[in-house]
Amino acid sequence: MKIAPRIAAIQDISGFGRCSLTVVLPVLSAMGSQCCPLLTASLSAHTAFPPSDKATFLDLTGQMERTADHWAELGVTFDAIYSGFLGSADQIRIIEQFYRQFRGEHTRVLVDPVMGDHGKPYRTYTPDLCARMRELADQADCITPNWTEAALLLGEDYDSRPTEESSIRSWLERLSLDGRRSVVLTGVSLAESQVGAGYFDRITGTTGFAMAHQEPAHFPGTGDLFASVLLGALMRGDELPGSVRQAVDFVQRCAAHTLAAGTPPVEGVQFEPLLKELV
Ligand code: PXL
Repeated sequence: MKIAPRIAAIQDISGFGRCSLTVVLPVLSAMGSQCCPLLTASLSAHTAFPPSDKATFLDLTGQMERTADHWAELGVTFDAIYSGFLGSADQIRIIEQFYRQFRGEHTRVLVDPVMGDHGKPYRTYTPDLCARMRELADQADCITPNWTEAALLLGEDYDSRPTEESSIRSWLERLSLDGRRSVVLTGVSLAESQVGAGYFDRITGTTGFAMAHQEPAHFPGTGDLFASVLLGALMRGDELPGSVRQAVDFVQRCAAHTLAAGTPPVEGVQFEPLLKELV
């Protein structure tokens, strides 16, 4: 009997606007993994909606260590530890401690170094938080930055990001920290109307690309969708290149479906009707 791989998902829950746990949990479950949320914060909605006095943000940092300690008492072990959007530098200290408690020889650590998009850090990401995120990402087996995050990790200017294939490969190699970690860089385009991901696979030491048709809209939360499909595929035993391909294709199909449905992009992609394709 196959036992579901178990993943600790260190994420917030945003009640409206598909991102973080409202994406991560259904995707990982559909792909056959057990997802155990270690909650960082509870929000009324994700932060891509217009700022409002009514928006709620409940910081759950104080619950994280206690939750980890209870899990340790229960003897829980994890096949993967996956983190995304984080609320404070203190949460990073707690995640590092979580690694010491729960990172076994076969535990894969995926850090989605969520910090910003379109060349700008998110409102809540201070330079200190970005510096700590870089230290957390240094410990990962695999990272999934977008261009903004890759530039922040490398200390490069976002506007000088490469467009040539050979220079993109060299960014991927630099991001791998001498081949120590796998890298999946999202938002890569090598030809007009195509977008996808470039990767460095630390198992083979090679770089590659997976591309799909570029849909003409931007949706919050697709980074979380991408990383979740990638991790779900890796946990099923797929190699990195095939996992990247599945993530690129699924995000593209969800974006195309959402555009056809005509719902507001800020609400995220309608992945629900397509979820069965991941099973
Ligand atoms: O998709 C990343 C993300 C996760 N969680 C919250 C966010 C965002 C991006 O804006 O606001 C609360």
